[in-house]
Amino acid sequence: MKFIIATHNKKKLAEMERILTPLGVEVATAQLEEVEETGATFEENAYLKASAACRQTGLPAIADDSGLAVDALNGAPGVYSARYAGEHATDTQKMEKLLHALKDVPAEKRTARFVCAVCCVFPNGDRVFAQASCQGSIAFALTGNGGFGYDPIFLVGEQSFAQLSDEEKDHISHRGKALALFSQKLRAYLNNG
Ligand code: ITT
Repeated sequence: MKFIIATHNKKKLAEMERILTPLGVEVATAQLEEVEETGATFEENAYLKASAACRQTGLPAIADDSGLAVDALNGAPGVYSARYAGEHATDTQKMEKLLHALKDVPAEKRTARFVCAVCCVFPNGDRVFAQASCQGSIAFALTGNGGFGYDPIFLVGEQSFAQLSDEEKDHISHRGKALALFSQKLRAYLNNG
């Protein structure tokens, strides 16, 4: 069975493909309409994106809604992570805005987590859902060239996500963990159906 990956973010798509394919989930892409992310939670937004893609293509569709929750900012930017510095801001602008918001926050209070909600919607309306997070902290400056989004300022231990290899990031990341759990739940759903 083929699953449409419902994202407009090319770097996220690359991560989802490289994690899901070895887990035995056959993925495909399609030209998808933009969906307004009006949900209050990652789970709701993942469902909105997956259900729209399923409706549009007639195929089961998988969406990821993810973001960075910073404790010193009461969980912000959270579900607004993609739009934190405005609709068309670059990743660097978003990271600079976040570093500025935390400029007076000491290292021990810069704790944060990446969260990833994954939802698959089937043409009959059934859905499979999984969520996971990765605990870390916010650096004082950007380091590393890998990954995407907020990776250069998200530290796990001493290293930023952007300093890790793809394999290292997938092994510990919110997305790697959520998709691993998702693939187990998907297998159980398909075996029982
Ligand atoms: P789609 O909705 O089309 O999938 P998007 O980029 O708008 O693409 P989200 O609404 O889920 O995706 O926003 C997630 C944002 O959180 C994303 O744009 C990044 O800024 C950030 N983010 C999510 N996962 C990340 C990761 O692994 N590394 C760095 N930043 C990440």
